[in-house]
Amino acid sequence: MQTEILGNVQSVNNQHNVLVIKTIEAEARVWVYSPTIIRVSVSRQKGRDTSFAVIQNPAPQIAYTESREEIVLNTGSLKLRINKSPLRFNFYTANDEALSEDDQRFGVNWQGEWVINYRKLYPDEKFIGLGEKTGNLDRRGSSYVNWNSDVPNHTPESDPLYQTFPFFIGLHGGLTYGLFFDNTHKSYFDFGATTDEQMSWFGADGGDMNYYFFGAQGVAKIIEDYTWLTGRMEMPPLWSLGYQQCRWSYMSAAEVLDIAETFRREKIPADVLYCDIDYMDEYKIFTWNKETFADPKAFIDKLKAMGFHLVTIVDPGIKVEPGYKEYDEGIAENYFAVYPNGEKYVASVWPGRCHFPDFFREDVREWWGKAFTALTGPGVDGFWNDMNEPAAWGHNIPWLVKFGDYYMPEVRNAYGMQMAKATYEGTKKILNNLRPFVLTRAAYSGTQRYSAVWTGDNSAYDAHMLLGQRLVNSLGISGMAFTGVDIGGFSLDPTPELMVRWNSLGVYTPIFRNHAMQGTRYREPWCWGKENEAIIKKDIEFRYRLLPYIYSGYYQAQQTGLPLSRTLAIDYTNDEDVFDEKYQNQFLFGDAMLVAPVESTRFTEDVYLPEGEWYRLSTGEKFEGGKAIRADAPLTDLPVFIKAGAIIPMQNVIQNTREKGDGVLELNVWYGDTANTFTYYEDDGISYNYQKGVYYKRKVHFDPAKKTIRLTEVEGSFASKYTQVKLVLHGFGHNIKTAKVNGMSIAPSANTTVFNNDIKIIDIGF
Ligand code: MIG
Repeated sequence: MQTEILGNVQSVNNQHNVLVIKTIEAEARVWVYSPTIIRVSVSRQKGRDTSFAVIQNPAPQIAYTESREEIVLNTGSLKLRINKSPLRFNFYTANDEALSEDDQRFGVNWQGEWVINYRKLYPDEKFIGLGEKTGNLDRRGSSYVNWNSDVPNHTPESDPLYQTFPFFIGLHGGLTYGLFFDNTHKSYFDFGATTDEQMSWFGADGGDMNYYFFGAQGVAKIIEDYTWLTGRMEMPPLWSLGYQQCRWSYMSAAEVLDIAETFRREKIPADVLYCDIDYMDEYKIFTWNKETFADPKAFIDKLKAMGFHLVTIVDPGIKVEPGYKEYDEGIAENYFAVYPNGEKYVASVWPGRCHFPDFFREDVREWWGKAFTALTGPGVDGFWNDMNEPAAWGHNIPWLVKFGDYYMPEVRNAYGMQMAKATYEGTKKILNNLRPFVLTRAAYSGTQRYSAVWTGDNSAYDAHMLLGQRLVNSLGISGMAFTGVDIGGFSLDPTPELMVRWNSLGVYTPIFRNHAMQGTRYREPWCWGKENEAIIKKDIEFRYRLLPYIYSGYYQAQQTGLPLSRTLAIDYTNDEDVFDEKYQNQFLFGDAMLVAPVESTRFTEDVYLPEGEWYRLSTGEKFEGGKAIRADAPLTDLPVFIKAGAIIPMQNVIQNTREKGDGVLELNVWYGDTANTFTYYEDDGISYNYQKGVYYKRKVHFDPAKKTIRLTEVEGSFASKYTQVKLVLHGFGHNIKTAKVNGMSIAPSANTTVFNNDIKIIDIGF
């Protein structure tokens, strides 16, 4: 096997602000994207240079100095020192602290078509990220493969799973850096698993050594930079943040309606119901079963009247069947993936023999997008993209199959993303200013721009529930804020305890979706006995109480890329205990709520509270952080702690997000020693008008030194659905002492905890 290791630099040129460096083996190019982002691409052949992930352009200027030994790029925040003999790439902070260096022996190299980068491993280095990957929060000592796969019955150790996010964050010596290896071939990451503690390495079966290096200090800042580069989500439809009930499958419109009616009768809040593959006519995408879903419009109208949205599944495989619209059109226009001789690729999936749309082509994406009128016409506004790894029975798609100008192995990892893109862009057009909800199983970096993801076919046991939380937390590091797992576990039957426990964790999952596999027992909240139903109902009600906080959290994700579910490694990066296997599943939900997942067989749990002060949500009990506590964890009370100083807006219980509620926004403030600001955000929840300024944004400042709480003037032109704000103080020990509305003092009384929401500025003294 031919093996080449990058050798000595032969020439250095600035070509239109791209630094071009040549060696005998290859050509390296370097771009500056921002003061904290530098791109390096090392390539043996001048090929195309496209990215599915990146949406930004490099900065127009590149500045560097060159000596006999090295080239130095210093952005002021990040320094890249390029060693010339041999060519090696070493990154430092502006103060010359090493962030990440090539292994000086092996650096970038090739073996056959494999392209690999060996990098120095620091003794205390930790690694987080890579999206949907099993294993520990700290990936040190583990290795991974990216190859999007349909893996039913995967275990908490399986790899690869469905999605590819070749982005990780390295932590050592109190420093942080990020690295995004933008290569869609099958790729490999090894975080010191097999190199005698010397090196970490990553590489791919082909393509270039093309990576973006992030030098910002702080995990949150790196996430912000990574999502600047690859894009952020838009505001999700508010209804998709409510409770979602799914099953493979509700077999008829009558059954779906019965489920809907039961939710309303039992007064269990819910917003979304699903149709899995059996709503179709012989699994033909964009059709309805003529008997069981005879009148889709009438059916969905009834759901809408009850305040439900319907999400339907679509798979990529188009049945080979002359006379079937999508098949005929695809054949006529050559929309399907082909072998190099032009023969259409055929594989078997649910509908039988299928062709696969070539989502890498714009014309195909447009056609696919328009086909959704068959679903939007009757009233569907959520679109579940399954099987897009792509999956076929037998799993191995021949290497000779072409997607766009690429062969399957080059871009398999981006197929699901391109399908999600087609679905999102198409349905967004058809829905005419309404936000579609798109959920995809396969994904690549950047998918956050189009779609939410769920983690695929998990199983109904405790280790899977905990794994699911780690996957969600890890996806959050990788730009995916809008994520969920099948609550209850897809395969197998959960015990009642597991169902209750998992549902309570679902309250704090970005997507709260209960789903079950064909043949398993029914999972709906009322299927577990009256006592359990009452707990499940109470937890779902609390999710609805929290929606103003959750929605503001999505605003933050849309603005900064910070996810809703945050591993503690984001805020408490230098605290060793957050990486302890015992505590690694804990996370912050939004800015202020610490959630500790607990197995369904345990009723007390050790919870690690990081530095600061914390209040148990259910009891108000206050704890000093920086240590673990033993917390009661009955099925009725998942351990959730509120950070001192937290500001959490809530509302009264509603049955679905279309209901107005009582018009009172309840502003909960927990006393703490440090000042805090919360950005409250609201808009119509359904349209894109917020992008034109039709939103409602208001800052709430809590200042313990000045003993004040201030609600600032509203930004944006949206009229809040809440007519009153009610202040609820926790842990203050006394009530409000003074109150001013628009600068005018009013007598403080019990009533002054409620203010009209149209008051511009509210000042509270406590
Ligand atoms: O071959 O549509 O992950 O959520 O219920 C299985 C049926 C196909 C896999 C998805 C699962 C869905 C199921 N699908």
